[in-house]
Formats: sequence, C-alpha cells, structure tokens
Amino acid sequence: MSKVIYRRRKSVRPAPHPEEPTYGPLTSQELQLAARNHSMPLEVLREDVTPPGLHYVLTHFDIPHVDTAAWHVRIGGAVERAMELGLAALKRDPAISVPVTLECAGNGRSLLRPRPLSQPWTLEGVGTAVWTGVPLAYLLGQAGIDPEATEVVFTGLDEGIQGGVRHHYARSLPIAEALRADVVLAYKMNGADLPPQHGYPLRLVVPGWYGMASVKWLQSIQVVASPFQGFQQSVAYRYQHTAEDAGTPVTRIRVRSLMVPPGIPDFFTRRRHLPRGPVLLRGRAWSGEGPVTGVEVGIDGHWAPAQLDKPAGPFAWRGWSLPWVADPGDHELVCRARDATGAIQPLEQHWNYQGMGNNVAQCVRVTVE
Ligand SMILES: Nc1nc2c(c(=O)[nH]1)N[C@H]1C(S)=C(S)[C@@H](COP(=O)(O)O)O[C@H]1N2
Ligand SMILES: [Mo]
Repeated sequence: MSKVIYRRRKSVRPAPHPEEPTYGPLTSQELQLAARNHSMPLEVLREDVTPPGLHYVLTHFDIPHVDTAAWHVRIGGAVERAMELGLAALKRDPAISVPVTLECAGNGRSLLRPRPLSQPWTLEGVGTAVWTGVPLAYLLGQAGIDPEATEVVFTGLDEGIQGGVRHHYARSLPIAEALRADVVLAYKMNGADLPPQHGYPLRLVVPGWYGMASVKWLQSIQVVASPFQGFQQSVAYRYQHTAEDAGTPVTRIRVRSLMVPPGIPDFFTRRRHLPRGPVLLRGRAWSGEGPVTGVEVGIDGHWAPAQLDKPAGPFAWRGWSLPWVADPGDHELVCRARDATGAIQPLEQHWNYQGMGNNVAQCVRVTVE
C-alpha cells in the first residue's frame, strides 16, 4: 500500500475541496453530490454503447439553460479570423462520429483510504457513447492558428464557486492534442441531440483523456500563447501528494477493466449470488494511453487470461470474457487489464490527495449456492 502523507493545509494554495481526506463515514455533502452525479450501473457494461440516461454524469455546478436560437460559440484569441457559430451553421460543417469511452478522473475515489472529499465515485464513473459533430481541427483550420499559439482554452456556460474561487468551468488542451483528427465538437450523442446534462447544445470530446477535458455547454474556444491558469487546470485535476504541492496535471485515462457482476444482487449489500455450474464472466477494458493488450481474471487468487473482443475504436472499451465453473462457497473475482505501454492495474491503491486516477483492480465477491 502506498504511504499516505498529508498535513493540515496552510492557506497558500486554493484547494479544490474544503476539507481534508477522511476515514470517517460518508458525509451529507458527498451524498448530495452523489445524488446529482450518477454513475453507470455495472450491469450496463454488457452494452457496447451505453444507452441514453445510463452514461455517467459529472457536473460541477448547475446544468445551464440554453436558448438554442440565441446560442453561439465564439472562436477567437490567437487566430487570423475570429468566428461566431450557431448550431445550424455547425451542422452544415463536415461531421465525424467517434465511439469514445469517457471516465471521470475521480472514478474510484471513495475506495481510497483516507477518502478525499468530493464526488464519491466507487467504480462506475464511466460510459461509452458515439459522439457526432465537427472535428475541432477543421474549425481551428478555418480560423487560422497564429504561429505563437500553444494551447486552446474551452469555456462552458456553467458558473460556480469551487475552492473559494468563482469561475466558469474551463479547461485547456495543448495545440497538438487540439489538432488531433478525432477531437470533436459534438452536438449529438448516440445519434440524438445532446441531452441537457451531457452538454447541450455543444461539447468538446477528447478521446483518451479523463472526462474533465471534455468541456460541456461550450460558449467559447480561445487560442492562447501562454499556459492557461484557470482553477480547473491549475488547482483541480492534479496528482498531488499533499495540499501544498502543486502536483502534476491529470491527462489521459489509466488502464482499467470492469466486470459485469455475475448472478443476482442482494438489494442492500450488492453482494452477488449465483447457482453452481458454468458461468461466462464478462466485462470491458479501456486505456487512454494505448490499446488494451490483455485482461486477467483472478478467481480466489488464481489468474487466467480472458479472451478479448475487438474494440469499436481506438478509444472505446473492448469486451472480454472468461468461462468459469462456479463451485459452491464464497469466492473473490478480480479483473485487471494491461495496455500497450506496459501499464497494468495495481492491486493496491496508489493514493493521491485529490483521489485522481485510482485504477485499482475491481474485486467482486460472490456466493455460489
Ligand atoms: N462545462 C463543464 N464541462 C464539464 C464538466 C463541468 O462540470 N462543466 N465536468 C467535466 C467532468 S469532470 C467530466 S468527468 C465530464 C463528464 O461528462 P458527462 O457528464 O457527459 O459524462 O464532463 C466534463 N466537462
Ligand atoms: Mo470528472
């Protein structure tokens, strides 16, 4: 287990969350966030594309009201031609559709000991959708990027206060990432208009990056020539050891696999119950760093390689399966994936102050009758 070092915060840096990590019970603030920001029920892992309403949702502030007729996105900053585009104009531009697995960087947070106080995800802050819209690179090409440009800043319509700082949700991407052919300004999710909670009328989708990069409810896209210092960039979404350390930025999704819990659940504990005999264990695995190259399933500590299906795209999860003959008794099923970079999911937590990128292997406890 990684060593946990943290001290009471001096007020030198604003912090993303007001209180220190805790070993205590769930707080009413965490419950409030959990009720707003729902996860994807694990059984829905059986679907290639997550059905509408079952994709996870993470919204820091309020879902903004948008008057479609009046709405437009401004593209400007270090460009030759600034532009303002409404939804109808965007829909006349060339479109692409990209299947993408999005995962919240805080997924797995509430499994950490001590537990950082924020949205208390267990394991299901993930989903896969087909996003349709205009390639960002196409519009940046139309605008003409100045040679000194280094980043592109995306700002949402949603405003609030976090860490005592009032701001609109905003994030930047390095120019090289912004110009990738698969980065999309999406106005459709799974073939329908974006639902309000997923960024209507327009959002960014950055395949392979944790969800915070995919800014919803876009109001402006500004090309800049110096590092963006907004709250969600320089304070939140950092891998930090302590409240004082500036940390390193959270970027791409770490390799992870999840299992469709086999059998049926107990209502309150969610423990799984299944009959003895053959059962096909199934799940999904993904990584933003490189293709998933293997998934192993540990049954009471004995590891076996799962069979991998083809992914729908380079940044969409791929299915896996492993047949098991369940014998009566209590069992522990663990799955862990590896990717082409050699990264493999840890079996013990890698703690960090904001509870980011916890890709610890999932453990499913089952009772076979
Ligand atoms: N404008 C805006 N964009 C945002 C957010 C937000 O609060 N406001 N949350 C981000 C985070 S942290 C995540 S994980 C994803 C979640 O996208 P989803 O709700 O469509 O699943 O949106 C990102 N984009
Ligand atoms: Mo997130």
